[in-house]
Amino acid sequence: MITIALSKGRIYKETLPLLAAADIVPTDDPEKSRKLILDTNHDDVKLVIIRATDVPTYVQFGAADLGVAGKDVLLEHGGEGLYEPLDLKIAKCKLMTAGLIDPKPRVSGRLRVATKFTNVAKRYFESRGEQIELIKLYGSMELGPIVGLSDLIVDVVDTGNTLKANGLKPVDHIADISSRLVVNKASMKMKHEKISHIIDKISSAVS
Ligand code: PRT
Ligand code: MG
Repeated sequence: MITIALSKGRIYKETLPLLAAADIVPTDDPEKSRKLILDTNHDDVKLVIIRATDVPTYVQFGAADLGVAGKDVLLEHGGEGLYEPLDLKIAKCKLMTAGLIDPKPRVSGRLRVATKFTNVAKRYFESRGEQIELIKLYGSMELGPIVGLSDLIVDVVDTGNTLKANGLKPVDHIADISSRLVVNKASMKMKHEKISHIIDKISSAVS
């Protein structure tokens, strides 16, 4: 059995053609079905549909053999127990810091940063020798600076329209982001033939 972890939305949509290149075609549509495990055209290949941030965890612990996750999510997770053999070059965006277009005085003594990417933010500001106060959020980070919760946010940005619509602007570029194929380290050994076949097919479809 090969289990592949995917999240709904942009990653699912952009991964489908790559899976098709490896002759893996789901028989259900996760946007319509409530099923969390989707069958495919192969009896021994299943897709599990989970939150984007949970994909590295499923693959790390071998609950899925393969997965597709944004590099933002992988940087935050740390990549323990995972191989990252392929850049799929999909769901591209940038990890950025952002703040108000018209900055206000600091909300407290130290620079306050609100984000769901607390590990990334910690490493980034440490590498610049900046002392910050981190505030963990789970979404709608753009609100932080508006309501005086934080001075900056760390978030992924594509067009920048969401920032702009909320009176924010990008400040610093942290990393270019795209989605990666990740593989459980034990699965890579135990199911080497099947997994390397899938990697090869997807790899040719990417380039
Ligand atoms: O939604 P959920 O909380 O379950 O998880 P998620 O938001 O991490 O999942 P999803 O499906 O939204 O994103 C999956 C992956 O897509 C992310 O981990 C990124 O690697 C990648 N990606 C690419 C993006 C974007 N582009 C993107 N624009 N993820 C999120 N966004 C957000 C952005 O933060 C902003 O709020 O989309 C909004 C629109 O962006 P702008 O800049 O075009 O306005
Ligand atoms: Mg989302």
